[in-house]
Amino acid sequence: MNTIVAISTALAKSAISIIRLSGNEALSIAAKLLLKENRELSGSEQDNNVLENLFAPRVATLRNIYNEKGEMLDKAIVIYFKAPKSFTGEDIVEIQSHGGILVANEILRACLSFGATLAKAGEFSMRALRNDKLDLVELEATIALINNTNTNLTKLLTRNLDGKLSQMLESLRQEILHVIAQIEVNIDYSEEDLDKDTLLRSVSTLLSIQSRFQSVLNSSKHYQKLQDVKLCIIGKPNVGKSSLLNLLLMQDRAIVSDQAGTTRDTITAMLDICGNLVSLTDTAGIHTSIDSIEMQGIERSFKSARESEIILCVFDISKPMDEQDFVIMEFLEQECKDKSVLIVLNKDDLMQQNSYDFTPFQTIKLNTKDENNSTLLKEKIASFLVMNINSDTFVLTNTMQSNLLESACKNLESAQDFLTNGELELASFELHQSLQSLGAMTKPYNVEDMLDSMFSQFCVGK
Ligand SMILES: Nc1nc2c(ncn2[C@@H]2O[C@H](COP(=O)(O)OP(=O)(O)OP(=O)(O)O)[C@@H](O)[C@H]2O)c(=O)[nH]1
Ligand SMILES: [Mg+2]
Repeated sequence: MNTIVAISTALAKSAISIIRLSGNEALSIAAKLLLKENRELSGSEQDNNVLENLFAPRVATLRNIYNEKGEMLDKAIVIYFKAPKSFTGEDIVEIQSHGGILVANEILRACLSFGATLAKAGEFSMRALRNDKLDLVELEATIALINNTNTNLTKLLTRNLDGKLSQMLESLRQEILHVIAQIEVNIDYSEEDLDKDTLLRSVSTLLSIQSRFQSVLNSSKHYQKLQDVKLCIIGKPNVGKSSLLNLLLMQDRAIVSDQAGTTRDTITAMLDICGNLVSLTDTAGIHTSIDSIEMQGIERSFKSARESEIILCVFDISKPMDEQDFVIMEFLEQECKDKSVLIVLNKDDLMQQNSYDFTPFQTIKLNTKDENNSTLLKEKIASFLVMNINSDTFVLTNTMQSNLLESACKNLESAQDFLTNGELELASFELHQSLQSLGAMTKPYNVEDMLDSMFSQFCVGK
């Protein structure tokens, strides 16, 4: 297996960059970076002793780093992780250089000139999987952590990474195996049906396993939803929608004016709501219009609301409800029942003229002039984003794994029916099927294509 190298940190201005080497030659390439005389080493057994004397495993040392021309590139921390006790299971050398793009690139180039190959995206993790340092569930958690936009989820994903989900799956797999054993002994050696006690116990074990799986599936669905939350601001013209967007972003992103119809098209920005990254859209004011461009803008406002999970619907509290406001209320009542809707009663610094009862929708009264309202509003929105995920559960971040668990659940359900009807062979078949699905969740059988597509989601250097 060739020795791969990559810059594992982002290529940006930063204090430290990490260059990672993994493979049989990691140590000898690292040695060549350090001293001219070491470049003559060929990698024989004797040389290996020399090399290992240069680097004590897991000890950080400050070293001068040179390129192939003997020019000094940096003074960097070098750490050696001896195989198999490393992320990939191979020899790894990590070089923590000064940050920035140039130094790290120069060191990378020197590694390449000493014989390393540039790593492909995800290749370090691929090697970890091949060397049994990670299973698929842990790998998925790594991908999800890299892409995660929700700080609440980090804890859950880290538990997956820690192998806790794999442990739970393995222990439930053992329980299913135990049930299978009891059924199959009966099929092979008994003339009679399964005795009533064993039958009841088996069915109840299967039911409880099924409900554990179901809870993981439910959390996973919730997780998927939270990964891509869209929030949009709607309301009739001039009620303060763009002012609200600017208040949330704490910057003058959208044009605000006292002329109705200022915003003619949707404006979208990303917003951090108490640790959740959501996309926020300001829309054109909804009203009846004969202007065809305005009509298109208004149609986009409705479309944006339909596509959002959270809607902030703004009303001007200093004016009584009018026909346009009621059109918007009707839209909320008819089309947004399954969404999180927050009625924003804006301009509460002015005299209150709107006393309409917005039940069952939640309301918040504020004005966009006071910056403190930004935090208040974000906290209110965050309450829509609260994870209904119990902290003991797990999330599956990959649809393929969710599908596998779902089919295992169906197998367990059918097995219970077959058992209750005394059809032991069929029950056993279903249980074997469920074991196959569970097995495929943590260890691929022979699925190179699936691995390739998974690893392509990684960054280079991971
Ligand atoms: N007094 C007061 N005026 C506000 C408040 N919020 C917004 N305004 C004013 O209301 C007017 C309209 O604000 P915008 O934010 O442009 O309203 P909009 O809903 O985006 O309007 P369109 O884009 O035309 O649909 C501006 O003159 C704002 O300064 C508030 O809380 N109090
Ligand atoms: Mg506007």
